[in-house]
Amino acid sequence: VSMMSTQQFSKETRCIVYGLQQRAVQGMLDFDFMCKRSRPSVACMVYPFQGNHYIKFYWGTEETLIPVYTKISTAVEKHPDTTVMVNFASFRSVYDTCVETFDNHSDQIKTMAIIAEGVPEAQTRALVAKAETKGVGIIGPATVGGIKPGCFRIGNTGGMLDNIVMSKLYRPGSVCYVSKSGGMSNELNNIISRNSNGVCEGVAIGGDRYPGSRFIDHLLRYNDNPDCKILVLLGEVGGTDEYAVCDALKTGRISKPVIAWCIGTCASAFSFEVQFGHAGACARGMGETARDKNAALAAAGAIVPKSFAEFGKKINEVYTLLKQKGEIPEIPEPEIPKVPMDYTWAKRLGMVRKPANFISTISDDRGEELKYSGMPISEVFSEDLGVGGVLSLLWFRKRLPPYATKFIEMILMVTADHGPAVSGAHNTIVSTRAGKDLVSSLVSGLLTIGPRFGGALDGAASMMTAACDKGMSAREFVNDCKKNNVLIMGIGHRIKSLENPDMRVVIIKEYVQKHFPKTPTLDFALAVEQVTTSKRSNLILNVDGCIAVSFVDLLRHCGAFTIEEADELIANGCLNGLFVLGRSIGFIGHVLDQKRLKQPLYRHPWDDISYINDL
Ligand code: Q5B
Repeated sequence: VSMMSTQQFSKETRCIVYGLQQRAVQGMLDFDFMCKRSRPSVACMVYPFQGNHYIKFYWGTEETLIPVYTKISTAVEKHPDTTVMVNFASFRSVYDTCVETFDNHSDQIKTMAIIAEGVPEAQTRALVAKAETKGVGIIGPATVGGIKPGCFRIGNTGGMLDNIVMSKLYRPGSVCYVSKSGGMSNELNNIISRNSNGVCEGVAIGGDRYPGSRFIDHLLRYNDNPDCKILVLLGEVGGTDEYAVCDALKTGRISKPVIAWCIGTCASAFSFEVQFGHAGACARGMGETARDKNAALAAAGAIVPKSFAEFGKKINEVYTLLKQKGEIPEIPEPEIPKVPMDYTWAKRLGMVRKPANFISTISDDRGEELKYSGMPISEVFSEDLGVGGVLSLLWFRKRLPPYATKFIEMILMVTADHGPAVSGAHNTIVSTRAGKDLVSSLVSGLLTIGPRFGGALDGAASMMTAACDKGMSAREFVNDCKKNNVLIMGIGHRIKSLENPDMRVVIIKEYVQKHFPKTPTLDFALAVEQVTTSKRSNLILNVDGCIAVSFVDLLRHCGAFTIEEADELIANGCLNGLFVLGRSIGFIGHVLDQKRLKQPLYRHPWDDISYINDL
């Protein structure tokens, strides 16, 4: 008999949860709240990663913080009132966490619930042996755990909150059960609550061949608990643990009525041995079959129904008899507790709605597959949309024609970089050399983009479009700007001129003239260039200006948008976005380049600054 016999869960029992199982912890706290516990049963959690921190949980309608520690030793030390560990470690790491706890904290942790399935049998046996010597009881492995109505719930035992209410698990009854299967323990909660005053305690020991505690351990505990009046055993084909129960019945060590059934009686219908769902559910010889064990239990004095279908009936008969004899007291039925339903669940049931704080229309990661504007990512690839196609889905929520997506990609290519001397690249380099990280250095460069450098696209589009739409001639427009002392956005370049033409502009211009259905804005801008370059040869239509007016023509005339829609997209700043996106490629390149070259802190030379102190 393991040390499980020493620990009885109570309203004061508190535990450490190993693993970041937030749903399970919330389930335990909801159960606690229903049971009117004064404090949550989960004192803390242990998770080796992310450092010590807190996680917020609901406590009824309020919220509470549960600490998360990286070490078991910290959890045990900080919460000396904990006696149980609910261990959600995987089958790979559960052995180490148990050994650590048994070796160092067995004076405090008296019960270890091991949830993991697939723990190697040799490891389980070693854990069981160590637990015995250290005086720690084990529930599991491969189990949901157990539940003591009104007191303590291990993990997800008992299912969802409506199930807890339906099976009256928020308050104690008089029937204690032990089963192997967690799923069947839920069935037992239901059967027992319908046929008696409810569950006093229930444990699922897990379906492995070597469970950490056995039926007999729990039945003896139940037998010694004065609140328990009826014992229920749900065994199954495979193993011989039920015979220990037979012995205890025969010697009188178990004195309370036991209603027992071993599932798997259908195994005899097969001409060969059948392995049922659990690792231990396979008869390895006579005596391990469900029929043999049912017969032995009946012979030892347990009440064994004819079939599982009659299990509830037998419980009811025993309960009614004990009630008549006055052995089961009348327990006043408490008010059915109300625990606020989880919002997500209530929404799924169609019971609540609320206006969302955010609306998003461009992408969706909730389903099986990521979608860009409704198009699954697999289709984005099978249709070979490329970066231009992705940009048009995410920026314009439209699938644009191939000539347009190719144009977008060309823009990203020609704006990707223009050497280390331009304002933004310079700032990026200076930041990198000051020891800043990639994102900071990139952002420092991006924040330099503005009306004079790289950020003239929006302005160019709006000025040229307005003038073109008004029917102004290029000369009228240039004169108008001159009269109002306004620089024409998209015109002029520091180093490019008629004599030193900008090949990027040539490439863009030629593509647009060849592939776009209409180019009125570009035509207007080129006419403006004729006027401005006649004054100064560097007042060319620059890369910002050329991209801007071409994009106006694309959006307005590609057929995907009305003129108003196109103008709204432009007014929202998408054109400067193109330069920002393209130039990010170059800025990141400069960051990596400087880091690769291990360049030191930059300090501008004094002789390159005019110090004028008497102004
Ligand atoms: N004048 C770009 O100026 C620059 C005039 C003008 C009418 C104009 C200037 C400007 C508008 C903003 C714009 C984008 C500052 C440029 C880019 C990306 C980049 C950068 C790179 C890359 C150059 C001399 C005379 C004056 C001015 C007149 C100048 N601009 N008149 N409209 N737009 N443009 N920015 O050479 O009579 O002598 O007093 O602000 O489109 O940023 O590679 O570097 O990829 O990284 O310094 O290509 O044009 O000329 O200011 O000394 O002016 O021309 O009124 O006339 P400059 P300034 P006046 S592309």
